[in-house]
Amino acid sequence: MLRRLSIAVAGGLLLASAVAGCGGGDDAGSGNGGGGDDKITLGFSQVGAESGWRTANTKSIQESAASAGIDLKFSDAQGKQENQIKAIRNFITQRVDVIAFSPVVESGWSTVLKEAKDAGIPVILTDRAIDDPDTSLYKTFIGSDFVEEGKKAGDWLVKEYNGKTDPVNIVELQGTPGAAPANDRKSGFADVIKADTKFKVVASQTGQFTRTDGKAVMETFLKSQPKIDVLYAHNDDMGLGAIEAIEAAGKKPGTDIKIITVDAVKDGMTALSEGKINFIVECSPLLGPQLMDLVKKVNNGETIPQRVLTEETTFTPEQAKEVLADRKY
Ligand code: GYE
Repeated sequence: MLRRLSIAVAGGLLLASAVAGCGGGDDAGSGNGGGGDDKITLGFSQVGAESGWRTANTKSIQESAASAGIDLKFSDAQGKQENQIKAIRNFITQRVDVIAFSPVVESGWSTVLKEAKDAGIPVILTDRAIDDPDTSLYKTFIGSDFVEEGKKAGDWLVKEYNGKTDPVNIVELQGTPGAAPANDRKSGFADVIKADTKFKVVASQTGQFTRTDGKAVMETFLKSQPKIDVLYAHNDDMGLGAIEAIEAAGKKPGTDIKIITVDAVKDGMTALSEGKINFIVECSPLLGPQLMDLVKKVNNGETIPQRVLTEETTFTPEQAKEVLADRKY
């Protein structure tokens, strides 16, 4: 161990990463990463820090890279596709072993991903998909089925209003425009509720997946819509912002306006347990451990499945009360 350590330090590496490399140990001999360093280098481009989900996802990726002994180069795109494209190009120049990223939007990736492919650097999509039909541009996509999440939200609503005939006016807070979870959560939900004409989406706008925008857009909905029965927010944060707007307007969230959200982060689950949200569709941000496994396999040239689906559930207020204390994020 001492010898490896001194070689690594002589190679100009940070002491901390050299120690982590010795601790990780299981990648020794993989032959990757030049200059006598046998650690895998992973370049990861994150969307930003827009929500509680994203914060938990970043933590999961950073912690699991450290415990897997993977050298993580982490880059925050601050919500901009151009920053992600720059980050990916930097990773290519640095000749990282594997690139992973969570695409801000679905389209516009073919050029940069072809560059990665030509450079022989494998790419893994995490959390969000892209709409490019050329699946040879990436090795796998790990994450949730967002259409299914939207459907689960719609299914709950259909059951909740079963047997009733009065119109149900719905307002929708969409995620960031062009993002897979915004597109898919909208279409999955719409697909389910269209079967019954009493459901009407009377207003639908982006709240950028943030609390601030969720609150601001809900304020305008409350002013412009004479009757709102249901709010469907594409994530907890926008729902939590909207709750503030609803309370400020003198209405009771969860009672006067029923609220459905997606994610199930701790703050969302707390509001659910208090009855301010009525139903949450879970979307797990804890993708780190599985991602690191896939990175190691891809780096070893092993075949991996083209799609790795995250398992998730849904929560009612009663269920939220039961699991809240043990919720990790
Ligand atoms: O639901 C939202 C976040 O891509 C699944 O992005 C993710 C979504 C998540 O900002 O809170």
